[in-house]
Amino acid sequence: MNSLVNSIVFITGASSGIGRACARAFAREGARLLVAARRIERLNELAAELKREQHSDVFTFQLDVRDRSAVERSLRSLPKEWEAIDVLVSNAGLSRGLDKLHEGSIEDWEEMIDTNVKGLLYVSRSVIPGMVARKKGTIINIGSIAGHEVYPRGNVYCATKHAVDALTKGLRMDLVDTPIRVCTVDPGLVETEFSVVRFRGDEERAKTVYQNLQPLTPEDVAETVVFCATRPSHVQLAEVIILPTAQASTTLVHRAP
Ligand code: NDP
Ligand code: 8X3
Repeated sequence: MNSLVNSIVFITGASSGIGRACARAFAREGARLLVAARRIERLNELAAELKREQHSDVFTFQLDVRDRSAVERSLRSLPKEWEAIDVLVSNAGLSRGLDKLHEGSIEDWEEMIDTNVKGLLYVSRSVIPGMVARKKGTIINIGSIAGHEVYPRGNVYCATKHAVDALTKGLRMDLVDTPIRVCTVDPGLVETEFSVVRFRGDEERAKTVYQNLQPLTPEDVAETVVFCATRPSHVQLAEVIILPTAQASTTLVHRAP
């Protein structure tokens, strides 16, 4: 098992859900944490918690991954002691709406594509060259079961996660002659703020997504992400699909009556 003690782990979208749980899980492994999202107050609260409870070394910065120049600038101007990123968890992402494509909102499509696809690409382009130069690194993209299957009205969100799947596979090919590992962790239903964001704050509608079944927790996914990062260096967990036991596919979910 590879130790993460003092490794630098960069997590995008660490202000909530899976990203925040990953930060906590990597902190327990003794990693140093570089955490980014738009809601900086949340990141600062997380940093205070991790410093207090795990004595972690945490560096927070506000970042909108859709803003290409901000991504480039922030990652170029990291303090020297935070430059050598060992593990990148590209997690920032979202869905908006659940509409038929011909009735969908073009703004929603652009937000999902800009965040889930272009944002992940901008971050990857800024971080990976350093890993290649240092001949060291693990990249873990958070994809989705929606990157393997399409569900009704999931059109554009599913397309963005299929794109993450394709980019992860392509990147693994591009880095095959380096010691860098490229993994994707692809969850099914995880109860986070994901559905509240998708339905623009409609908490009641969001709750129905997880009703009468036991969804994954963000911690379940974070444990798997840490597992990928702690395998011996010659082991690359290319793809992990993690589902609640009551979910067989995007559309086949058993809800207890
Ligand atoms: P949350 O809504 O709880 O968290 C999403 C995180 O992404 C937040 O920290 C948010 O931070 C961040 N984020 C969103 N947009 C941006 C942006 N433009 N720039 C920077 N950060 C951004 O949802 P989850 O934890 O569930 O989602 C995390 C990832 O997991 C996403 O990629 C999602 O697609 C994926 N996923 C989720 C599943 C689920 O069922 N929940 C299942 C499969 C995959 P802030 O708003 O502060 O910027
Ligand atoms: C999130 C999983 O099925 O709610 O990526 O779209 S799903």
